[in-house]
Amino acid sequence: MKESFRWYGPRDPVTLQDISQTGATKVVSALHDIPNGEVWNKDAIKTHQQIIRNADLEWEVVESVPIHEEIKLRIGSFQKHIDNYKKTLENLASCGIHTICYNFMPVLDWTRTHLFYPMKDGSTGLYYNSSALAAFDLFILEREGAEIEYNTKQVQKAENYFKALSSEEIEILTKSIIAGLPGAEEGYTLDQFRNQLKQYEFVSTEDLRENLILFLEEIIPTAEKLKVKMSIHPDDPPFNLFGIPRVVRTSNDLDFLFNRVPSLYNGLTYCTGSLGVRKDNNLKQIFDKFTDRIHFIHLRSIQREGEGNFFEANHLEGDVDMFSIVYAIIKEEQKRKKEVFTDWEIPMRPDHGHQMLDDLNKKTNPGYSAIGRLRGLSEIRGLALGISKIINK
Ligand code: DNO
Repeated sequence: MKESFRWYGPRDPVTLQDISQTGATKVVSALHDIPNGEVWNKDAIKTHQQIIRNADLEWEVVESVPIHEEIKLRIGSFQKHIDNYKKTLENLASCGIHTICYNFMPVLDWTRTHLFYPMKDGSTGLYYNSSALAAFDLFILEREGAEIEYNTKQVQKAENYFKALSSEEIEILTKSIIAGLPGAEEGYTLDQFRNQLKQYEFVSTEDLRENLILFLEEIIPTAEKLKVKMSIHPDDPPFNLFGIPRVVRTSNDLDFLFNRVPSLYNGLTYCTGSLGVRKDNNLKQIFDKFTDRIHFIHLRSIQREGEGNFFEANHLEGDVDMFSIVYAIIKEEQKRKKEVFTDWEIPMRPDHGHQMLDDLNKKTNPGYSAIGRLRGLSEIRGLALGISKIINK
């Protein structure tokens, strides 16, 4: 695996030198200052790339080139945004960057209800609690028609949850959900969020899926020509939120996308944490089924708590069987190597991590503090080394 680390750019409290000290050699990054839908010009790409090279690291993967909401809805200037997207791919490829991670989640990117949830060992982690989400939806956002999404028991739990919140806690919960997590590119006020959701009022799962296919049908031929590996990120969490559809949740969802647009440049970011939230997602089977098109990997674990609740576990704990996943990845890499792929190693980044040790006293990007991810990377590195030695014995 090409060990990589996400870097949010010059304002990231985790510096490139910090990243070097983790032992990672590759960087996963994006031009976060460019508004969604606009072209990333070559100069801006090169400047960012040079900053990374000056630290003796290489910008291996772009995460993400975000997709404008108008493309997801196929309204307004969607065609212009698609043309711009192609131009961005062309500019990235001309700078030697050929792996792009993106997602097709409507309105919100990844979503959690708690960003600093206390763990037993004194560290903090990310947490998703479905009663907290319902409490926000029903009693803070007061979304029209929200009741139909929840059964009586869920409404009751949400109400109890809401009633126990102080006004400060209401503010924190609201911010955690809609203010925009790192990398999400977009954050909203309550009113903005309501308006965004309204746009999806009449968009069904089939509509959204079709809009994704139409986008892929336009983009993938360009990607193929440029040898750019488009790698869609699964929805996080992998189920619908706020009554609007999500379409990259399960093995069947992926099957649909890859059957309709079969090019291997229509690829996958294999994220064990996002897919792993659903018990009906068999991670190993998903890996085996889509191996050829896995161009980028996020390794992290989650612990399911029932009712859709989950927290982010340490990388080798929780519900993800990291041993069997890393084993499968190493086997796949060996296969690629034998088949004489030049780029047989798959870029992987340790995803998320607990805020721990010294980082507890620092302002960090939730999920993206240095030490928690360093712990994850080190554990995965050791696991991978042990597996490789045994396989090669
Ligand atoms: C969260 C990340 C996501 C991811 C995007 C990919 O930690 O995994 O923000 O970058 O969804 O487009």
